[in-house]
Amino acid sequence: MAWIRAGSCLAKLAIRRTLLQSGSYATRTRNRCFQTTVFKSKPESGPGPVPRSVPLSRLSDSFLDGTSSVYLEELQRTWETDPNSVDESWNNFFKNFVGHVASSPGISGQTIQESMKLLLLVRAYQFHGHMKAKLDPLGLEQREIPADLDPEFYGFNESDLDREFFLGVWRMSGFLSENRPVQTLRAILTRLEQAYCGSIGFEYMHIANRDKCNWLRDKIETPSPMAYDSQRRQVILSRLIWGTQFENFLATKWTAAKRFGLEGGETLIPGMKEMFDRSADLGVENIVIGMSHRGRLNVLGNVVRKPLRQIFNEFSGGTKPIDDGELYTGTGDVKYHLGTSYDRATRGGKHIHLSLVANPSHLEAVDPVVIGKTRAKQYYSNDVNRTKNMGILIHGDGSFAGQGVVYETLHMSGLPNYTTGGTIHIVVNNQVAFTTDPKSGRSSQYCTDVAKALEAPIFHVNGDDVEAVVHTCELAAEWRQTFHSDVVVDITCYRRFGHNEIDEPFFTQPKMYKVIKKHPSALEIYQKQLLETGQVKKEDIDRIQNKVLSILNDEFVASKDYVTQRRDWLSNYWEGFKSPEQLSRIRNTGVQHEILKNVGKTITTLPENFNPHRAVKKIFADRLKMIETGEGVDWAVAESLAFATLLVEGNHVRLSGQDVERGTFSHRHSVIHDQETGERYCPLDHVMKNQNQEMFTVSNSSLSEFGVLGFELGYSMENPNSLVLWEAQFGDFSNGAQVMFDQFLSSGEAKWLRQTGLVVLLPHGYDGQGPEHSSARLERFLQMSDDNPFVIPEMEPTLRTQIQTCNWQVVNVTTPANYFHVLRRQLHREFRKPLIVMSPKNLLRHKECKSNLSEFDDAEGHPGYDKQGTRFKRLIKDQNGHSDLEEGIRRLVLCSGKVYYELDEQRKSADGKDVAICRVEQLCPFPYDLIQRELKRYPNAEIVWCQEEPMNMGAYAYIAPRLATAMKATERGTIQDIKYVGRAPSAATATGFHGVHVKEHSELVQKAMQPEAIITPCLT
Ligand SMILES: Cc1ncc(C[n+]2csc(CCOP(=O)(O)OP(=O)(O)O)c2C)c(N)n1
Ligand SMILES: [Mg+2]
Repeated sequence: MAWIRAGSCLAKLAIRRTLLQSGSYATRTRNRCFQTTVFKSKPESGPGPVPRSVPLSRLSDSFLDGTSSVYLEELQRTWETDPNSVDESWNNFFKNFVGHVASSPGISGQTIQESMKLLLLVRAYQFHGHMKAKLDPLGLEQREIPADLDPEFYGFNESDLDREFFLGVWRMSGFLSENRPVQTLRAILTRLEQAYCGSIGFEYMHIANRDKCNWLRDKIETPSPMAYDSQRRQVILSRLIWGTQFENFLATKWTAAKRFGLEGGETLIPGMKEMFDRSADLGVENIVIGMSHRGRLNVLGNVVRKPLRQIFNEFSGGTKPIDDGELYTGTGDVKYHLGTSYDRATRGGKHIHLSLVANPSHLEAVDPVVIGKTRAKQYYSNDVNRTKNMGILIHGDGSFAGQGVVYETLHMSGLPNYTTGGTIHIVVNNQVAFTTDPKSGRSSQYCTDVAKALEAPIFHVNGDDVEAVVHTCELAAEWRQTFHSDVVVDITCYRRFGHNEIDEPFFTQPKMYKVIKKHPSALEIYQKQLLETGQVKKEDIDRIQNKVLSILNDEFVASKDYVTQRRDWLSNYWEGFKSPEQLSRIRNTGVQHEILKNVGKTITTLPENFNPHRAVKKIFADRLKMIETGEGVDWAVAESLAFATLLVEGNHVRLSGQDVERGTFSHRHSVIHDQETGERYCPLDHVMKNQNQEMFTVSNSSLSEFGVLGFELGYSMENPNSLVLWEAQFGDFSNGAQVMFDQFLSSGEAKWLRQTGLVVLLPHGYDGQGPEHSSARLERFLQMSDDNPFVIPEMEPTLRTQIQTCNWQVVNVTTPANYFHVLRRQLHREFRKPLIVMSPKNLLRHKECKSNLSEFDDAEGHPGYDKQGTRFKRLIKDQNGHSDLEEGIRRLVLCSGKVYYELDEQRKSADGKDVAICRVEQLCPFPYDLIQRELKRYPNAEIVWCQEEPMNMGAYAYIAPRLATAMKATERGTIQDIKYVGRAPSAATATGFHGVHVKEHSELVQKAMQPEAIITPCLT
């Protein structure tokens, strides 16, 4: 109800003055919202008139009649005697009004009433002018024009058009500014129509911040309409020619190829280019772009400036680079998904680096990835004001309105650890999504309405008006650099052809396409306009057209011999990193004892005057003891030690996810809250002197999986010298981010040659918490793993590239020390691979799940030290000190994760000394060498795979063929000889009945230890 507040402003000012004079509680109410009912005034003697209080509920057109008009007349008389005796605003009012309207019979109630009505009319244009704007190039859109945009609605008629009205003491910019207080109704309406109802529809009145609205009003409600000079027009024209010719050229050369052309929305190209130029002028040096199929090739060629010959080469099917041992190509992707990055000069003579992020078909999935990457760029370039690195997202109208990840991404924009200082969103709004009309595709009026939740201004613009497109694009850049928040440019255009070039649009949109068929292109419209106004000569246009065509032809010729020359995935930070076919040395991950002790102390000690919660105080005291005694190190301390040692080595560490600061299971306590002051303390911010506070970042995230995981993924891809982790609250919830796992994490390197060392922590384990808190769906990650189940790769330690050629790593680790090493291993190697961790819940406090500090260090003879030194153990052999050959062992139980501790306990109680239990800590890639070693160690043992998950879940389906391959190689039988112990197949991941859980669990551990041979039911 902002207008009511403004409307009541006049009366408020007068009242305030009265109250000031009467010395009442005016000072107390100075900053409060105006409520007339608060001030039940009684007539007082003394100077100045006394206003009549009018409750808002009774505020009507006639409220200034009667005593109020008397009041005004008195006020005017007082002012005439001494202008300073009235409130400053009334002084302004009388000065302006009386000064301008010589014939004014004086200030009457009617005058004020008209002023207020006019004010409402202006406000109506500011609110709803966009509803009348000419946004649809096809003119098909039928919108009801709001009644409050009609002057008659306020009682104005023809005869009022040339009367002057008072508009201005409202302390606002634009029409309501103080320097244009008196105007004729005609003048006001003309400018309102020009400003709000032309080719641009401005939506901004949902923004609560007055300064931001005033900033926009200043830009929108200019005294005269915006216009470009002829030099700018030539540049705009040339850019539009490039955008248009590019599509025409592709269409003639590859008539039947899918390219998802931009035809109908070509003004995007000059718009983007001008936006980037303006951004560069305002200090932007790096732009990260995310976009889907529509116009992507055009943007790649004309905006990012990927060499046209390379694009054309890829169009012709591309020549898969010759395998010279240097070029790794992966599986590749279709041409309109590929990313790239280039430096380009701007119109203003600056340089700007542009990267277009590779993306999958899944619309909008790339959004959070772009934002995460942008944020990482800001961190590494110390861009504390976030003005040098900016993200741009280009959306389709259907996907912007429909895909939930858009909202998840928008909602990160203001969060301290996720903000990038504003993203510019451009919607290529072609008014159709494949075959779906907007009326079937969204419930909101505009496809951009979701952005209103963020208070982002939204500029709707007619895509046929290239200058308007350019103007809104520039304005968006200015907004972003001024307010450091998101902004949306919604280019309303059309799609000249079908969804792709071989699609028939008439099947479903016959009326629309009849109009489109006859509709001139944006370029034709602009050329005509420039020629008619004499801005450009025909020869100039022909010259540009010919030049563009000849370059396109030359590039086409050159494309035939084009061969990819270099790995384009190696950006600066990745120099020296290895691709999968280049052997990378396996490194140790142990850390010097003194360093462990030193950082260990820091991360377990709180400042003296800090008042932690009692329980936290005890936790930290226990942690310090672990470091001092070197014994009983638990999971949380091991994790902190991994982070701290990586930080000391100069790496950036960032952990994000829901409630990760404390930890879902109250185990991490990485940020501690002073119980008296509420102050926060993060021990890992202090492992080095003068440590940059962002070098270690731990941050609770918004309650999103898709968005936040995508963000962290983008973040992790920027610089390899960082450990970036995302933790799901419970592993099961990660399926909300399934697209990220399927399309980016498991397959991104193969498709786009982009590496990431992102760590995903997924709490997993059957402890009776029901179907949604037990399983992280381990089976899904294993099913997506690409290590061949029937081929044992080279496993010799000095030649092993197994982990490099595999798409990711999936681990289910059982000791704090091994967790420490697997995290450190992520950075202590010359390549990067995603790491999926089935992380524990009850092992966080399990009395047996402890490690000694000696397992973390690299001292020879210590428990973690083996032939190569101290490293992550892919498999942990039986703990009973077995020799290389144990013929008396009757059963070898292979398992993974926390079930090990339960099996070990059962073995102890059943006195199962003739049973060996081995933990497969790394499931993928499969540790063939270590499994074979264990098979050889127990030549007579029955081979059992034991898991706590149902048979159709967990690791069984993944393990069985690989274990069988290892068994075949060691002559230990076939897949039939693998005994299964675990839960029966099930639709739900776990039972919801606690009693059933306990029964199932004791049955499975007992079965694994039973004296009789195990019979797997399905194999009998
Ligand atoms: C998540 C997802 N769902 C469905 C599709 C299939 N699809 C590809 S393009 C498209 C229409 C997109 O419409 P819009 O966002 O308006 O973009 P336009 O193609 O019109 O530029 C659809 C449904 C997809 N690629 N991704
Ligand atoms: Mg569309």
